Amino acid sequence: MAIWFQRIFLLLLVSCCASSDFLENPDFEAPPLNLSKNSNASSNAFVLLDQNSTLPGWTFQGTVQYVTSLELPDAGHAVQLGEDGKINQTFIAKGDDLNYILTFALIPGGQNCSTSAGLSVSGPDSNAVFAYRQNYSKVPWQSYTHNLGRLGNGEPINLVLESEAIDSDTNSTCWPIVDTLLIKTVGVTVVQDSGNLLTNGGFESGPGFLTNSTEGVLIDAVPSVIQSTLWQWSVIGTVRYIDSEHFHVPEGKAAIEILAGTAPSGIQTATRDTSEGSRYNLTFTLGDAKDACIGHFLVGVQAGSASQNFTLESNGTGSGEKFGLVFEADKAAAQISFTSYSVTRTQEDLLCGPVIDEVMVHSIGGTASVKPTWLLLLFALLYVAIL
Ligand SMILES: *[C@@H]1O[C@H](CO)[C@@H](O)[C@H](O)[C@H]1NC(C)=O
Ligand SMILES: *[C@@H]1O[C@H](CO)[C@@H](O)[C@H](O)[C@H]1NC(C)=O
Ligand SMILES: *[C@@H]1O[C@H](CO)[C@@H](O)[C@H](O)[C@H]1NC(C)=O
Ligand SMILES: *[C@@H]1O[C@H](CO)[C@@H](O)[C@H](O)[C@H]1NC(C)=O
Ligand SMILES: *[C@@H]1O[C@H](CO)[C@@H](O)[C@H](O)[C@H]1NC(C)=O
Ligand SMILES: *[C@@H]1O[C@H](CO)[C@@H](O)[C@H](O)[C@H]1NC(C)=O
Ligand SMILES: *[C@@H]1O[C@H](CO)[C@@H](O)[C@H](O)[C@H]1NC(C)=O
Ligand SMILES: *[C@@H]1O[C@H](CO)[C@@H](O)[C@H](O)[C@H]1NC(C)=O
Ligand SMILES: *[C@@H]1O[C@H](CO)[C@@H](O)[C@H](O)[C@H]1NC(C)=O
Ligand SMILES: *[C@@H]1O[C@H](CO)[C@@H](O)[C@H](O)[C@H]1NC(C)=O
Ligand SMILES: *[C@@H]1O[C@H](CO)[C@@H](O)[C@H](O)[C@H]1NC(C)=O
Ligand SMILES: [Ca+2]
Repeated sequence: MAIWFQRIFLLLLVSCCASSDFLENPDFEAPPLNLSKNSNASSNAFVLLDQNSTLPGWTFQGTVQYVTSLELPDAGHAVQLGEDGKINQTFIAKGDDLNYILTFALIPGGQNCSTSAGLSVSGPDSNAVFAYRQNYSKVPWQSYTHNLGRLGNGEPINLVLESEAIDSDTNSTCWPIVDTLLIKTVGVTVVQDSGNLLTNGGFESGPGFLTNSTEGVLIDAVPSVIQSTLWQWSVIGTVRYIDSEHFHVPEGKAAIEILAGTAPSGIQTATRDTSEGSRYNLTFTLGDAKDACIGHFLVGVQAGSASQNFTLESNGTGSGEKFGLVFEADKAAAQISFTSYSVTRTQEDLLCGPVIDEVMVHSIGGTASVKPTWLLLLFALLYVAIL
């Protein structure tokens, strides 16, 4: 019993505070050494790295160029991965069983290209390919995220980024530029309102935000919660992870804005410990991100075998409304999903959509809810008592 409490308290510590930088030269501001004599990094926007050059912190192969531009997130330097271009860096996992979540900036390497090469990002046993998306951000770069995997203390993590060409005509291909990599660790979150049967229903556990980013982080479709960068949620289509510093967030520091393009987009999770046949109340906040997204939001909500559509008229100024849906659990892990059916765009033609936050599932007539702060305090007191 005592061990159980101690364990929970330690897990609480891990999930609340672990977040730091692991990479050397993550923003490429440390310039390459031994550039060839006829290249001039201060005056050229693109400098090809040859076999005599070294890039601090990184190993590179193939066509890799060092980029200097004011259009970058840090108004400094980045790297472009050209034909067969590849960079990698190894760092060591610190702490037990943490997920290593990468956020990075992707910049399109040119205009009017017939094809754009993708960017492949890999961890020890994970891989995903990213592509710059037209009409998803006001600035000429976007933040993306990838879960490098769950690793134990001391394990090496080799982060590999490489270009992925789709077309054989490499002359008219635009090659990806990457900058400002950030690694955040996310631990096993057991912080919960004892009455709420959902984990991370407030979306506080997700990818890190880049310092100079005003546009949130785009999360691409990820069918498995294990590979997701949004703790306990899978993603359909594309969603934007938004921060309270730059958007209207109903509760806490982060929320999800669903961006539906040609196909519906959304998020999905499952409840813990619901009992088949029992009735539950799903409550959530539906709002807008204060990003000038004007329109009619239509969000389909599914809980167990119940489904219902909810609407919100958004004037794009940062609203939020609470809704509820009563359902009967069909199994112990009842599916909960939010899908946006409406396509909304700002006047600048940027995709935008409904914000979801504060998702909770409570048993109807069940146990009284205990506030998480009380729970934390209780565990802290017990922990101290045990010692
Ligand atoms: C590099 O460019 C800077 C500024 O344009 C210039 O002052 C410098 O002489 C150049 N160096 C070489 C080696 O060309
Ligand atoms: C690398 O350095 C060696 C020795 O200085 C030189 O002979 C060679 O041409 C350089 N290679 C390139 C690609 O600049
Ligand atoms: C790179 O530069 C350093 C110091 O200037 C020198 O010691 C080293 O030999 C150079 N390496 C190559 C491959 O030219
Ligand atoms: C943010 O941008 C400013 C200039 O726009 C730059 O000087 C600064 O280094 C950037 N910070 C980071 C962490 O990228
Ligand atoms: C890059 O990966 C190779 C193995 O593929 C490894 O030998 C090398 O040390 C890595 N580079 C860095 C900087 O970690
Ligand atoms: C791309 O195309 C537009 C319109 O066709 C043109 O104005 C612009 O100069 C082109 N940009 C480049 C880099 O070729
Ligand atoms: C992106 O927006 C521009 C206008 O800003 C529009 O011409 C273009 O068709 C849009 N592209 C997509 C893929 O929606
Ligand atoms: C690519 O460009 C080079 C030089 O500009 C040219 O020699 C080559 O034929 C072009 N390749 C294709 C497939 O267009
Ligand atoms: C579900 O929760 C909402 C919000 O707390 C509340 O207004 C509603 O009465 C609840 N429904 C039931 C059946 O308990
Ligand atoms: C919700 O709306 C979508 C799109 O109009 C529709 O396909 C779906 O059947 C509706 N669901 C319910 C439960 O009304
Ligand atoms: C936008 O909506 C909010 C809440 O629905 C309302 O208070 C506000 O007056 C509206 N603003 C405009 C400009 O319509
Ligand atoms: Ca939140």
